[in-house]
Amino acid sequence: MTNNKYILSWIDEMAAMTKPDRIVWIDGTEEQAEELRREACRTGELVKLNEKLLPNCYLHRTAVNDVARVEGRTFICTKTKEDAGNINNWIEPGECYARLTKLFTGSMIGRTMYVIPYSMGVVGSEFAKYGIELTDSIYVVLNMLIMTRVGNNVLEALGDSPDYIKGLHSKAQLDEENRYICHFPEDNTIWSVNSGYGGNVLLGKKCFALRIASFLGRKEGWMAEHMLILGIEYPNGEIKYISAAFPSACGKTNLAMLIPPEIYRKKGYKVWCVGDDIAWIRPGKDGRLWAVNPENGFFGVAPGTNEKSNPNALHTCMRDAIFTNVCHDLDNNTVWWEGLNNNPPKNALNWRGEKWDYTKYDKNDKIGTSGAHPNSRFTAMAKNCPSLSSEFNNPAGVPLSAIIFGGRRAKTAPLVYESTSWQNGTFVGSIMASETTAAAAGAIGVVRRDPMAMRPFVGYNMGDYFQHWLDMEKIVPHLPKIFHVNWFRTDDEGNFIWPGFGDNMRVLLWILDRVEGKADADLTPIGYVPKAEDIDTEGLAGIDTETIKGLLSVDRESWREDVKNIKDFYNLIGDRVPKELWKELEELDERLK
Ligand code: GTP
Ligand code: SPV
Ligand code: MN
Repeated sequence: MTNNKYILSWIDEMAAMTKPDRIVWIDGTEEQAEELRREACRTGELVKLNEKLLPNCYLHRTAVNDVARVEGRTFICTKTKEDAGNINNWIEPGECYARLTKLFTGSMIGRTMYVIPYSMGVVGSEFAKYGIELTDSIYVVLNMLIMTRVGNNVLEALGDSPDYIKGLHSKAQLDEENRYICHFPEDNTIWSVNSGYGGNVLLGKKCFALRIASFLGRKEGWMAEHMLILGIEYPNGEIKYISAAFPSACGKTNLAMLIPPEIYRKKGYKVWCVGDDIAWIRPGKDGRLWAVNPENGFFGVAPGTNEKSNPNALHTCMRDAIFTNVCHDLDNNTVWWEGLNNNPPKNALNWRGEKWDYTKYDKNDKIGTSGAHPNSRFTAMAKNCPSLSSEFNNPAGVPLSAIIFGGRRAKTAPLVYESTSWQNGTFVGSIMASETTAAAAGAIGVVRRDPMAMRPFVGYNMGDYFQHWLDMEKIVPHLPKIFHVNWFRTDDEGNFIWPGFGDNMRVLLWILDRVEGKADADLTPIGYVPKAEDIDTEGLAGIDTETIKGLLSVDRESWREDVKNIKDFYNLIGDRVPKELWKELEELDERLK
């Protein structure tokens, strides 16, 4: 435990409000974790899965009304509304504390309050940041134990310092109407109530490592981004690092754990995973940008994960994992999800815990008829990932050669293009758009603008965030090049044209060739596009240079439509959009004429 008076008095205050029956400090030991797993199995909160097939794995189902992040109930509570900006929901901090105090009062009566001291980043390292989450959910404790670095060493590293993020979470009654995920960046505080799901309640993840951290990063001269980090190892042993921002459920985990196609593996190429969701990026002493993954595990989308699409993810979650809202195969006491294989279990419970009939599956009503919820997830340890980078625990992180933005676009965005400068690259990130997915509550498949994949995660005014990106140019002499990709173009029947997954390696290699000055490109109105023959199609069935030409084509009409939409979006963000980005937009408009 600790003698830190800031921590102790804060816990006293929170306990006086929530009134738990008892308080348990999480120490990070396996013995304590095992005791909690047993208790959760006794109460039905967890189901222990087949120990032979899935050692140390558990299944959990959240409430049916609580299966994704709730952006509409997520608030950035800065003193002024302008500092939160028009993209974020805002409540005045005093009013928000008062409103939530009502919901938290007595919310832990009859329950245990768990105190989770955790670190984002390697404990004790220069860039680590610490948090304490108070929660009444064992599920949250067990997930935090996988996703972050938890234990007494965090308290030791904190010493007497008041410098930690104060997180309070209570499931309360899981009341949808009174669900709140509130951030007070000026107070280093997060309050989350009436949810038990992932990003709403694992406060180290989106709440701290993105919303609060992006706010801190702006003050302190670094960046917190919704990005995977990977290393590509060349046959000569050299490794180049890339980070990439795609919106939720748009392919970060898959790209991060990519296995190169056979032709590259034979030549000696390898891909190493540093992170799959969040990157903290800092200017290094050598004038480059360096990225660390502050997390310690993966909270990955289960559906679609299989031996072919992402074997690394599958192997990572076959032990020591928690599955949330997947299908329960009762014959084998294992788990199943759509896209795992073509053998749905005959005797199974769906994600709601009801008897499931796989023959009734209707892809137009996935949530109603699927075995696993489309946003069902696995929580798995980074150290179980077969392709985990040897730099994963390096507190300095890895130097970035390229930054990639990407979205889910059926048309418009080509397979890949390169921005013409840092400013233009920032513009490319700011105009990102993607079809919405099941990762957030709400309509699915609607194109919405999602700058840098950070629309739900910027803890301050989006216009100021754009300015912060532009400002990096003033402090970082050797910035990475910025690219945009789209794996999701479809044909007239709605089928994906590009094979994606492992074959995305072909695009990454073009990107790194550009960084090295080794590949040619054509300048189009939106930026540099590869020459079709420079995307290697060797070993790709059904895809030739003509298909690649189609995937790379830039349709001026649909881009001009996009420009109109971007203008509206910039206007929505308001008067803090930097004038440099408005100028970029006007110039793009001109070039498209
Ligand atoms: P979050 O954890 O929500 O941030 O998602 P993510 O960005 O890590 O997405 P993830 O890699 O889990 O992929 C989400 C969905 O996109 C899965 O259903 C994948 O099968 C699918 N997907 C990922 N990469 C590709 C790709 O290259 N092509 C196609 N067609 N689908 C992909
Ligand atoms: C996302 O939605 O981007 C996720 C899952 O990574 S959650 O932790 O729920 O935010
Ligand atoms: Mn994510």
